[in-house]
This record gives sequence, structure tokens and C-alpha cells, in this order.
Amino acid sequence: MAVLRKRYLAPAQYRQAQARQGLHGENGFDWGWSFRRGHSKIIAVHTNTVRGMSGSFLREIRPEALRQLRQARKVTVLTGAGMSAESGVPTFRDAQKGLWANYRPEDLATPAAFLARPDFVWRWYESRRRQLQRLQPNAGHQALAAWQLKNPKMTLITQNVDDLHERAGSTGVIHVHGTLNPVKCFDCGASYQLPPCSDEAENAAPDQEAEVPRCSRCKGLLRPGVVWFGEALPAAALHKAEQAATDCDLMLVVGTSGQVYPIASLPGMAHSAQVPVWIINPNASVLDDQASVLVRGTAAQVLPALFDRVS
Ligand code: BV8
Ligand code: ZN
Repeated sequence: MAVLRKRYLAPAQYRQAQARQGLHGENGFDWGWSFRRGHSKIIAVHTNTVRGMSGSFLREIRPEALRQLRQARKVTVLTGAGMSAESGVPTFRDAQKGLWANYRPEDLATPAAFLARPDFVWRWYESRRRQLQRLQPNAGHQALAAWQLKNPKMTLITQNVDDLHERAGSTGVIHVHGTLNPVKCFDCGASYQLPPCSDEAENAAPDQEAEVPRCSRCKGLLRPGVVWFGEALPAAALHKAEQAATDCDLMLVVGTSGQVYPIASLPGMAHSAQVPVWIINPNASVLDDQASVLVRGTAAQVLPALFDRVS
């Protein structure tokens, strides 16, 4: 079989390439084999949205890869913003919509931005917190929570600051970039659990006045409990995440562009430790080279089908 050069073709080109190789698409998936450096990798190209996927596409994944997944007792899962996309949470790469459309998250999620305009940054987080209160975990969150019940040694690491994994039932979630709630004092670090957000918080215009609450201990400004760009990750969370990346039988990487460090290096650490890395993402990412199985599909479609397969 001719070696398929490893590149990402548009679905139509992929189908032609497959037709020549005698492979066929099924159930909305085109499958190709990319042979490189003696090891084969499956690239599952999801050519269109297959609603309510029956999971029959899994027949196309190499039996030994599926066996690895089914036999894995210690699965480490790393999720990124794409995990929450089907719940309605915009990803970092998505352009912001609505009131905040003119602002880039990278420019707002920094200590300098907060110090320069604390009320402005506070309002952005409050609008995200309020939006999140209206949203629900998706079928992908639920599949991971059910999987963890069956497989208690599953470790879930998330870059996301939302609580959708917890609300789906996942436990022991390692939030490497912090969470929207609790918040903390910018000066003394005291932690505060905020009550639910008011409706108007979500619709407050960026330039609308906002009172940033203050610490009852030292009167310092309260700030979101997240890790901003340029800030160190919580040492304990980072250590646990790095350990879980190499001390596992298999790593699932779901919905991350792999652009934010140091967490973007976890799949590479797993790969170097000969841990099979499965990547679930409808789009290509810089992490693809480290995958032994690439599934071009979304979290809410693929994770339930995979969970069905291992149950
Ligand atoms: C630090 C909280 C050092 C805030 C966030 C090398 C080493 C170390 C640091 C750096 C380095 N190079 C650069 C840096 C600096 C920086 C960095 O990585 N910058 C990037 C932009 C180059 N890193 C840092 O600053 C980190 N700190 O290293 O400190 C230090 C040490 C000691 C002392 C002082 C300092 C801190 C990084 C944390 C930043 N905070 N979040 C907030 O939320 O407001 S990161 C933020 O980015 C979110 O957490 C989010 O998760 C993440 C974005 O990444 P993704 O999750 O991948 O999301 P993205 O939108 O990019 O991609 C979504 C993907 O989903 C896409 O691929 C898409 O195709 C896919 N998708 C879409 N829909 C679906 C889907 N997938 C599945 N299903 C779907 N339905
Ligand atoms: Zn304080």
C-alpha cells in the first residue's frame, strides 16, 4: 500500500485518496492509514456531522487500538475549551461574540489587564460566570463522568475554568488553570466563594461601571480564581497533571489546540513515555503528531461512542 503522505486533506480529496487505496468511508467517517517511521496511525476524518452517532464507526479503528482502550485501567484525560464548546461555552480560539466581540481573551486574562482596569476585567469574568450558570454539561462531560465511575483510576485534567465536569459528576478534577469560582484576594490570596451571578451581570456592557468587591480581611481587590497568562500554574495541580500524563495506560486528549503551555506539553510527555495518545478534535492541531489515534469528531459525539465501546 502506497504511503499516504501525512497531510490533512479536504474530505473530498481524502475520499479520492482512499478510493485509490481501497478504503471506504462509513457512517460519516473516512478512514485513512498514515504509515510513518514504521508505525501506523489511524486518521479518522469526520467528513460531516453524524448526529446520534451509533458508534459503528469504531469498527474502523484497529482492533489492537480498541483493545488498548478497553483494557486501559489507568486512563488520563486532558480536556481543553473544545470540551465545553457543545455546551455553548465559546472556546479561546473562537472570536468573542456579543458585547465582548472587540476584545481578545489573551489581552484580558492577564494580571496587567486587571491592574490597569480591575472593574473592566472583573465584569468580563462575571459575564462568563453568569453565562455558565445558564449552560449545562454536554454528552461528552457525561460520558467521562460515567467512564470514571466504571474506571475509578481515571484522572481528569482540565484547562477549563468552568465547572461542567463536576456538574456532570466527575470527581477529583485537576483544574490546572484554576476556576471561575471561588475568587481570591489580589493582595493576600484569601479565597471567597461567590453567590450565583445576577442576570444583569451577563448583559453589563464592557464600559458599564462595576464595583469590584474587596477582601474583608485586608481590603484588597478580589480577582478571579483563574491562572492568568504570565502567572505560574498551581504547583500541586501541575505536579499531579505531569505525573498522570506518564503514569497511565492511555491518554485521551479532548478539545485542545495545544497552544497554551506548560499544559500543551503533557501529550508529548505521554507519547515519550510510550503511552498511547488518542486525540479527539474536529480540527487539526499541533498535537496531532503525538497521537496514535486521531478522531476527527467532537467531544459530545465521540466520547459517548467510545464509552459505549469500553463498557
Ligand atoms: C506560565 C485561565 C510561567 C484564564 C488560561 C512555554 C512554557 C511556559 C509558558 C509559556 C511557554 N510559551 C508561552 C508561555 C506563556 C503562556 C502561553 O502558553 N502562551 C501561549 C498563548 C503561547 N503560558 C502561560 O502564561 C502560563 N503560565 O507558563 O507561567 C511562570 C512560571 C513561574 C513564575 C511565573 C510564570 C499560564 C497559562 C494559563 C492561561 N490561562 N485560562 C481564563 O480562562 O480566563 S488558558 C486558556 O487557554 C483556557 O484555559 C483554555 O483552556 C486555554 C486555551 O487553550 P485550549 O483549551 O486549547 O482552547 P482553544 O480555544 O485554543 O482550542 C480549542 C480546541 O477545541 C480547538 O483545537 C478546536 O478545534 C477544538 N474544538 C472546538 N469544538 C470542539 C473541539 N474539540 C472537541 N469538541 C468540540 N465540540
Ligand atoms: Zn486580602
